[in-house]
Amino acid sequence: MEDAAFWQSIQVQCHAHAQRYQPWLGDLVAPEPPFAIVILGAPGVGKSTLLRQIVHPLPLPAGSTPWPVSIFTQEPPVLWTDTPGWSSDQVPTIHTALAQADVGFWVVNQPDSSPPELVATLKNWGRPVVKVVNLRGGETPPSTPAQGNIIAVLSVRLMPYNQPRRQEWPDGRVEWDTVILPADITALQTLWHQLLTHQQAIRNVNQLLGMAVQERQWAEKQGQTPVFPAPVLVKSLLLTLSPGGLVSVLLSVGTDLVTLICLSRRLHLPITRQGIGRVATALVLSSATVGFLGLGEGAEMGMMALGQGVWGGITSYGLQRIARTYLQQGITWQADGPDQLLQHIYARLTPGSWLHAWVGSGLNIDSKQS
Ligand SMILES: Nc1nc2c(ncn2[C@@H]2O[C@H](COP(=O)(O)OP(=O)(O)O)[C@@H](O)[C@H]2O)c(=O)[nH]1
Ligand SMILES: [Mg+2]
Repeated sequence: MEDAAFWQSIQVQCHAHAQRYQPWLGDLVAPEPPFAIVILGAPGVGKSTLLRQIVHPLPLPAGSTPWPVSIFTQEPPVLWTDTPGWSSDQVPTIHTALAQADVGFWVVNQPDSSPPELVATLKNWGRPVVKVVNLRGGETPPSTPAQGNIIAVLSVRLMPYNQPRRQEWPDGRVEWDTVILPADITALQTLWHQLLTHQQAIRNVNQLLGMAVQERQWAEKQGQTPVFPAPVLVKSLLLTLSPGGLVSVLLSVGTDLVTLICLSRRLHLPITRQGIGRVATALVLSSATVGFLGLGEGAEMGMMALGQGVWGGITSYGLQRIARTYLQQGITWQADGPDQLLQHIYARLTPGSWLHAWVGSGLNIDSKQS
């Protein structure tokens, strides 16, 4: 699954695509090496305690965490960031920390009382999130399946904890006492080692998911510009003056093609091979009907010419509407567009792995159906 050449080629295509659209889209904030893991959650759930367990011994001051604290470990080579507890005034700080991280550890207690805004932020973030249940001496909850970008849900013991012990003597006496068991984060350790072996894949997918979102938002904004009136007027006029028949058809095809190219330039959106069929159908329909309208003779000619002109305007307007929708969607569809690259990656991954499920969720593919 881990094929360096494959990921290298994805990286190259992704870079080329980004270069082409950067003048309009602006740079995407992508984390720099080393691999970065951000710890976040509601206040007081044990985020800083988790970081102390990971980086041991860590002289982190006790008490609340007013700003993000980052620390790099050599083994494993990870930059860990502890964030302040989620609250409305900390939102910008937490967003900055999220933008710089590859993976999130979302710490929760039992029952999970994470604010809905935090849950929504993590979902929209799209990067892999591990939900870490801090048991605080409580029982291990029934296992929950991974969902979307929540790639795993696992439990940890961040401090030594009391466990009741039952002893039964040969004479039938039963005695209960308590033993103290040590903190235990092995489940999380196992997982982060897995994450590290897939860091190139995670980086690439994160970047592509970010690009897809950014491009869709931008295309949507471009699509809100009104239909341009000039091509509508020009086509109407040309067809009104045209003698009809083949000349009208050629004029119609010509103006439609020029409109299409100008529209693509004006909106800074590419004409791609995928999905061009719909636009081509609209173009053929509009020209064929123009040719049909131009068949009148004698006294009908004037009316026919006018009809042709009006029809030319209508078809130009219609074509612009169809073409705009197509162009808007097309940006992410190109051979090196983020959607195509994500599809390639998805097809290559092993079904059933968290990586496969996560990429599928980014592409809105329901993993249960595939
Ligand atoms: N007994 C016990 N206390 C814990 C545990 N995890 C965190 N705490 C305590 O909960 C409080 C808040 O923890 P902290 O890590 O500062 O939470 P943060 O706000 O999420 O960073 C601290 O007093 C911790 O000592 C645990 O597993 N057991
Ligand atoms: Mg803290």
